[in-house]
Amino acid sequence: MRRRVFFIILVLSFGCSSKPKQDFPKIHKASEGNTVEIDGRLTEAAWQKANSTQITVREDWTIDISYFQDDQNLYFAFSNLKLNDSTEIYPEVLIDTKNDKSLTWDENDWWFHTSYSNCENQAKFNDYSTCEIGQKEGWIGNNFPLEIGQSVEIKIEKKLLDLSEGDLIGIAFDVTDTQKEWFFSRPEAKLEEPATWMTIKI
Ligand SMILES: [Ca+2]
Ligand SMILES: [Ca+2]
Repeated sequence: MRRRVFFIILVLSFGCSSKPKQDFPKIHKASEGNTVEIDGRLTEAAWQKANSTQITVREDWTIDISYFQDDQNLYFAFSNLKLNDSTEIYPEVLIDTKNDKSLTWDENDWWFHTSYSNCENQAKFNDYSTCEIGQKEGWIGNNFPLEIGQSVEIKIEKKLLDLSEGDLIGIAFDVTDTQKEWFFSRPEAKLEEPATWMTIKI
């Protein structure tokens, strides 16, 4: 009788622990030999197979976002950032490299901002003290001014973020005027709260 009860408890506890494994979307991986010139022109074949999403700024203004990876880097492209000569908006990529979904920023949460220069920080967003034009340590984006029709391409080295094949990361995309407005690809995403970012597999 005791053995039977033990067996039932064993079966029940096994049943509870074998929840279906959640399958997260994987960032498309480009084949080897791919090179992307960070010039704001999405002429490289790899962009054709990239993942994509959008940000709605206004009813008549939508930003297209594409992203993919290769062995060494993550690549992001934001298109339609410049609406006309007096209206433009600036892209940001937020990455929680450990996907630990905290309610406030920690040391493994990164902010990448590209506008007239490139700015980034760990554990801190909106830090414009780090901005420099062009290549930064471990990443680059082509800077404004943009011609109408030109995109922003961003390349981030995986080693900067200490990422390996199979890692899960939290990620969010936004565009901002840097003063008052931030628009996200998913309505639930918040700049201040990594827990609200999307989970994706490297
Ligand atoms: Ca290019
Ligand atoms: Ca984190």
